[in-house]
Amino acid sequence: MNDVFQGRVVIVGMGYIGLPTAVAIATRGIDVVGVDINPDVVNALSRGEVALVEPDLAVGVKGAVAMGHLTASLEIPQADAFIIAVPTPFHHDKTADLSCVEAAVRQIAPVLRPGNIVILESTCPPGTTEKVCEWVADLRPDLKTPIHGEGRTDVFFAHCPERVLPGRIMIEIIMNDRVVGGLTPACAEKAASIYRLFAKGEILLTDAASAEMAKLAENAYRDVNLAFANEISLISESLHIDVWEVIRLANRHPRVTILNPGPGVGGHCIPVDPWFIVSAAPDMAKLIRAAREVNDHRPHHVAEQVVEKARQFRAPTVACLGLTFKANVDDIRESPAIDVVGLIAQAMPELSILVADPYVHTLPERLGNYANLKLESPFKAVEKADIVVLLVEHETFRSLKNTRLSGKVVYDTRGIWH
Ligand code: SAJ
Repeated sequence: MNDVFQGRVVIVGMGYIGLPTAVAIATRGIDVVGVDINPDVVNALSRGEVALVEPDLAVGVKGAVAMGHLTASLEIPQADAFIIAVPTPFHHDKTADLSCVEAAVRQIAPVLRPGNIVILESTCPPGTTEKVCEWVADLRPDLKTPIHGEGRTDVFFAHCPERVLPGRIMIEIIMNDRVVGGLTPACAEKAASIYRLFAKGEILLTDAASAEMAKLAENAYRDVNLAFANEISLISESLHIDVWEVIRLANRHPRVTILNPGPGVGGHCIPVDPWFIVSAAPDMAKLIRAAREVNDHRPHHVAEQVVEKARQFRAPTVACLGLTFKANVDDIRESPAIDVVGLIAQAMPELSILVADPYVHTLPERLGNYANLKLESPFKAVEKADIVVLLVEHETFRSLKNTRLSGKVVYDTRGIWH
């Protein structure tokens, strides 16, 4: 018989993962306290408001807060379960920056009581859940943890990596299968009792290190496949072969699914997580490292192509369509489109560049220093441009086809007007 979770849940980090998780649990009638270091986020959440754009999230937050099951706080209160969903970026040398995780653990440790569980959802290098346990053991020598060996455990630890896709988070958080890795089998079972509250997908119990590695493997798998598509694109382009036709044909093979090439691979996960594998095994992770390098080179290649086209004109105007890291989201973190625009602006200060994105209403900080850049509406940008560069396949750009583009040089990095 599976345990049924009862009690209060604290979730540390009210971002793209923590907040939807809070809504999913609170909606099942469990009291959830969402904790964040940003007072604006906490105040907005207390009013039932949310600044992130994600389908169905705002309505979920509003409902959970109105029902009284979701509250927000800057401080960590006592609870039965603590879920850590904070960012894990990398340092300059590409090793994981665990400072946010450590800060969360330092905040949680003083309020821990016997029977509590600490769950790490943030993507981390193998061994991090054990490290979290060690930090707690150091901070709270009065509590028995799994690193003390067999016998009674006061505090339980697990890694339950999120695997939701931005743009489909509220659906996938419920429907996806879920990997739940415990430092001990009892830890995994206790963590599973929380995810069973809302997850309709299968709950797959394992050990913490396997769960950590599985999450990294998932995103490295995607990165390697994206690098393959991008490399096929590069080679086809140099041979004057239409890559979209190549992929269309190759994908008619029953066991081939080549992804779409693009201006690079963005977001806060895929360009980051594979490096955690590389730094765990630098001599062995040859393919994973090469994929990262191929994908990181894409924005440079795209920018070089645009500059080459622009040099054919006298005082040309370039419209760059799309700034977000992928289609139909407002997220600009690690966006290759922004890299492309910055590289073009840097290479040709004399160029007039009009940037358009229906999801971005102010020029991102990273582009703020270029005098030759201006934010424009998509239609106006295209109208004024000699060269149109499609960087993100937002739905609204699909309808721009034909008439508006005729007579212009078009560089469609996503193949939507093919
Ligand atoms: N992209 C392409 N061509 C494609 C598909 C994507 O160039 O055919 C680009 C996108 O434009 C974007 C990047 O790849 O710049 C990543 O986008 P994505 O949609 O592949 O993935 P994310 O970053 O939104 O979410 C990934 C997902 N992981 C996998 O699919 C293995 C998601 O399930 C994870 O939860 C998420 O990372 C995460 O948080 O780790």
